[in-house]
Amino acid sequence: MEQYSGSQIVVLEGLEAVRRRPGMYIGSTGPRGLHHLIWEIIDNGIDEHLAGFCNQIDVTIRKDGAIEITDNGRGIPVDIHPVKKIPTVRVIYTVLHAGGKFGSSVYKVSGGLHGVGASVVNALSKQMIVEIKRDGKIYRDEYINGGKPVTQLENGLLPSVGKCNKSDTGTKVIFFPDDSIFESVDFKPDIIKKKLKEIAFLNRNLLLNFKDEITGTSESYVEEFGIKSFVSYLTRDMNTLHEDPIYFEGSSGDIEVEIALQYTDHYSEQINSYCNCINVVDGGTLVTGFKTGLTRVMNQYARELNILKDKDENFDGKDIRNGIVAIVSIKHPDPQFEGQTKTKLGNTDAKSAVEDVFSQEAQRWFDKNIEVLKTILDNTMKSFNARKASDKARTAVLKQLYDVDTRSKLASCSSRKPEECELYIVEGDSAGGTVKTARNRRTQAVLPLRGKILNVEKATLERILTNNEIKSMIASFGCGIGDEFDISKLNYDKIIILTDADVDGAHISTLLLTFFYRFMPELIMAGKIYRGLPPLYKVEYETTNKNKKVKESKYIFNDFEMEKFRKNNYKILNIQRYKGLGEMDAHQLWETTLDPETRILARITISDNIEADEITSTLMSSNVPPRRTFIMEEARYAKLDI
Ligand code: 0R9
Repeated sequence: MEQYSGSQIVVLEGLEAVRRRPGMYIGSTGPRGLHHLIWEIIDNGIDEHLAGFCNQIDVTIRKDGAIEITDNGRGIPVDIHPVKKIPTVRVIYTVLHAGGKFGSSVYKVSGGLHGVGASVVNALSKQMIVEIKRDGKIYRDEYINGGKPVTQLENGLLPSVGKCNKSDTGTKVIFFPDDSIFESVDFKPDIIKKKLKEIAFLNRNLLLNFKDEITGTSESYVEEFGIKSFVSYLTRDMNTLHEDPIYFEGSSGDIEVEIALQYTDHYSEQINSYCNCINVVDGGTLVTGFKTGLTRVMNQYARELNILKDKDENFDGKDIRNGIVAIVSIKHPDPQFEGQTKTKLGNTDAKSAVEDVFSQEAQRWFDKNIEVLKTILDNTMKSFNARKASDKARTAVLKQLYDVDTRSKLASCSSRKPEECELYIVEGDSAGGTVKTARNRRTQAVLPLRGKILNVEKATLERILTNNEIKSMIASFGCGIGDEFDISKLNYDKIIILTDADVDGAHISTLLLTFFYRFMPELIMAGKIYRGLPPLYKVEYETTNKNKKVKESKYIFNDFEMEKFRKNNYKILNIQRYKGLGEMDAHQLWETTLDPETRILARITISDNIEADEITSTLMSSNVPPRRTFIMEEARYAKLDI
């Protein structure tokens, strides 16, 4: 690898621009953006690990609210930058970098396409300190108020503030996020620990130490077997079809490929992909390469073993992947992330690299592990047969979908313009009746559901597709299901789940979301699914206006808001607690829950595929012990309605 030289650094000006529009650089100024600052600095340590110079990163939430991140790499260079004529480390922390972070020749592979650089973290911090151990000396540079340097340079260089062993090298970064920019500057230990665990899985033998000085707790993460252990972790509560995950690694040109996979008895597939340690949620070329390689290799074996006869068609990739849990991780020198959210890999050479490494290594491995191969092909055959049966059922269902009977419960709206139409899915016929009366008939349609809908996580596909409530939904949405799903045919701009604000209501919402997540995830991804939030209370109270007593009323949507209201010390005349939607009259329902001007809607989003998948199967499958653990662990966050 080439030695660093300051001129390789890509330079762009503008920390002030970052402070003016932080969202453009870190996505948001909420918790997600706040934690993004940590990932940005950790990424730089990981780059040093990927280059082979660092095997430990420590992350600490300090008592004073700062985050401290230390790596044991070579230490950021402190020499004078040839263009900027200031220490290189100061260039890194004060000059906004564009595109390829430090410039492609500093690191061959860079994970930092979180990707905005340390200067952005500095721009959004009240104070930032960088301490470097290099050549037996300790250097320290400090910045305040969004990146203004305070350390005096001596002959253009940072003064050394201490000595250390020559072999003791590394970079320590401390920052206090600016509380005038972020909604809150409280770091969440659980979010950090989850991230460090993921980093450990993706970077074999990199030790990550986490310390929370506020609670006095600490944890360490290191994974000798990397993504193989990641797969074991993901399948820990599932029934697996073979004992250990299968692991392949290899390279094609400059691209390094790692794949780990395990088959389970689940009726779904879960393929998580990473490029340079970044989770490419929407997959792209690396996932296509894996799928193509897997389909080809398995069909070849199926013919060799006479499971497929000459006259038979090849197995469909979907049947081969049924039940699979896999991680595909590549290291690419020049990754191209595509799409609006930059969560899809576009490099065509990644497809052939993954396909080639998989095909070669898989054949070598399966030749020696015929029993596992047979188990997988047996599972493929079962999936193929089940799919044939369910195709028949689905054809029958799709025929029925257009029967008048199935659609009869839907009170449609008169507008035929999807962009202005909304569908309220309402719990129960009685609440459905009130919503039908209260709504705007031109743009708001209503679909009442009778009782609890089917738990799709536990049911067979055939049962799912013949369930009346599910059929009504598919028919009303108009965009089909499975292979025929086409979001452009969706009849509504918003699908709004409206249930009572109690435990049963929450359960029905969860069942509906499970159905959408498993069968129409595109609706969630496209931001079409919402939860309507009906009020919990109506309070009548007395205030004084110009010495006159005035009676007023207010809807309150949760207990937290109620607590706050009580602190106002108004004279409360009456509190009505709504146990269900049915207790509101049409007018109340309109002004609190249906009127686009005043209602509150919560849009459902998926921020983390693995977590969404895990929570869905933990909560909704029939495997009781993990569900019990999850409910016990999460109970402290939930409010019970007893
Ligand atoms: C805790 C967070 N760690 C870092 O931000 C970090 C950056 C960094 C680094 C180098 C080594 N360790 C680092 N830690 C480095 C050193 C050398 C060459 N390239 C990289 C060397 O000693 O020759 N740098 C990342 C970018 C740069 N250094 C620079 F070269 F652009 F300045």
